[in-house]
Amino acid sequence: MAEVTTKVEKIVKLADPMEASIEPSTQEMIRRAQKMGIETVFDRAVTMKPCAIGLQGICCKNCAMGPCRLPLPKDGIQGEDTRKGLCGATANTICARNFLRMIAAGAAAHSDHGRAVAETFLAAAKKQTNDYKIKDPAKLIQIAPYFGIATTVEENGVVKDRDINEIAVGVAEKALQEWGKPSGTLAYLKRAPQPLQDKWAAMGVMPRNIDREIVECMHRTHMGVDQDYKNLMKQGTRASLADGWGGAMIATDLQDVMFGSPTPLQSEANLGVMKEDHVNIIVHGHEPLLSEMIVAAAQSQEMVEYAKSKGAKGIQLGGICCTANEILQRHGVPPVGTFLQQELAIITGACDAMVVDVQCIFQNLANVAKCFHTKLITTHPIAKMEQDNVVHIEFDEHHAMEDAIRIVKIGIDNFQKRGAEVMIPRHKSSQIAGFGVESIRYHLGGSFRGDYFTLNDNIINGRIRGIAGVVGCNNARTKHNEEHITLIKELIKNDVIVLTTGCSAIACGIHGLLTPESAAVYCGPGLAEVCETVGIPPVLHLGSCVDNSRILLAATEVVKAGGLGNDICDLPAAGSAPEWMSEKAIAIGQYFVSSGVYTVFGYHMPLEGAPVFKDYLYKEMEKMYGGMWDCEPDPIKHAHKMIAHIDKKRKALGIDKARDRVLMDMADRQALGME
Ligand code: SF4
Ligand code: MSK
Repeated sequence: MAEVTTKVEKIVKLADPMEASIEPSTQEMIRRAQKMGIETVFDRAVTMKPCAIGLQGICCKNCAMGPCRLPLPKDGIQGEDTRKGLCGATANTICARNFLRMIAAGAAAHSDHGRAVAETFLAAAKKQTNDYKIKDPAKLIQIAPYFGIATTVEENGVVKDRDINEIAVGVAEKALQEWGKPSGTLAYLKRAPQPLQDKWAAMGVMPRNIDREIVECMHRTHMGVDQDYKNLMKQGTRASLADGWGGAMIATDLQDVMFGSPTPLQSEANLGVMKEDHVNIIVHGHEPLLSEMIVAAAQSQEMVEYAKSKGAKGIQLGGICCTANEILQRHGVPPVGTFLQQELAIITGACDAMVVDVQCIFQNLANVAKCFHTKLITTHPIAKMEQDNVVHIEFDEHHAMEDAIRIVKIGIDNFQKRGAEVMIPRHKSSQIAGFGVESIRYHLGGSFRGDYFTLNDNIINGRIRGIAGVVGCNNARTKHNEEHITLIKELIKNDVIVLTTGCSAIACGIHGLLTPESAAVYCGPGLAEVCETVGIPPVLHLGSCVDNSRILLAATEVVKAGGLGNDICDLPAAGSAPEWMSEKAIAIGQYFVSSGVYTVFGYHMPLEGAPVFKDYLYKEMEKMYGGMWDCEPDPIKHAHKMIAHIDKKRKALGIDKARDRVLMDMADRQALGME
């Protein structure tokens, strides 16, 4: 073993593994790390407490006269709220500015990812690289009209299909313009239900172009600019829509066109997927551009033979965070863990290379990697690490396969340098992942009707009570996976079907909720019956963080299929991020809310210090968009807030009675004299 550079002696407190996570392999690896004197996020979380003022969202450091901190008076606000920063900024202004900057950062992260995908797509369409191809021409043809690109041509009075490469170049060029076009609004807004588009137009929040909305957030939150929390949130809404119905949606679509739209497939999840006798290479981050190539390289005969020549039985790829979800949904590569398990994957001693791209990557990975043989490889020009044990191999789409082979070789060459300290937890679970708008249509519509009618029928007759989108991160301030799993089990027990993405989806895989068999164990009778009939899990894995756009489009399809109102806000549906931590989650939450979804976050929201602004998000938003924010740290209460909203919508649709009938058991029937 290499020198241990991060000693626990430096730490005041150590985490209690049983308190840190509900997941046994995570507990096992935390214990091992502590025994080896290696600090992890779990220990840091018990050692360092969050700042109470920042937690409430009322610290402003937007100019050098601050930071200005506006704590709530001990006995609450009596009468007028007189708190002010040096410039006079109120708690509402400061809190709204901070919230807006979170939206801007989240929208920037998703959208810059989308831009990188669009640039690679253009290079592929123009044949400037041989490594990327169009794998799903049907999807390309489906999205082309939104960008105003014709898919047919007329020659001598005959209408013919247009050359697919011409369509691809047209779509790529138009898609890239979405980041900076000088006039108009985003092309994909047209995909939303018409009443929602009308609402956005009436509220003046149609995004103009993606970069502009993010830049304007930064301008408006600069010292001395926008000082009206409602006007600030108007821009926050616009920027969030530029993410959900813009950058993130373009990322999802172009990835599907280039790498193939996901279809349900079988895989496994958790640290136990790593293999002691294989070269273990883990990809981590968000952009699948390089990891797609790494999958191809690792599966090539040449690399497998090379691994064998070094004494390994093969190459085991695994993933963490959303890069994991991307290669899981298209290739069945198993995730080794969620966000909070990233250090633990190295602590197994069996990680020969960890390849990172962008977002959600702990800088402490480099310190942990120093304690083992693991090669930590950064690959993105915008995401480097300062530690000297990190290798940087810059990925370029023009020679993507060459880069991937170089990286895989580094992992293989490192296999023989492993120390004796390999300890891979046994825990792993089976899962079915790779659902999408199209596969839901197929599975819940069936090959005969092939649309969302059957899903709607089952919602109307009450077998399915409603739909929940449960997404987002882990947060070291909450018990790892506990909120996700408790909440989701409570939802499916109450017949609410769950669509999941991000680390929530990985958590569901790890805890066995992504199998059709789990329906009989955890679901209420209505949802169990539907899952059994069509052979799907009660929790559907819809992909990565940018793939929350799939949830928006699935909701739109439900609206279109009819019988459940005219807009997303009419649906018996709710959203949730129970263990959120990322600014991206705030951007996602805001575009869910402004698309009409009641959205509940767990842990806390950085709003407690500005009760008026908080009420604006929790109550007033509903009048504008039909959706609103809420927060509930207790996962059971959290689930029941979502269920109460679903029931409210069922009542408004007049389908609450149908559900009463479905839920009747033998005792109810006997009471009514029916048995
Ligand atoms: Fe303080 Fe105003 Fe400067 Fe913020 S912008 S740090 S509230 S003076
Ligand atoms: S990876 S943003 S921790 S879901 Fe998308 Fe997980 Fe949250 Fe990162």
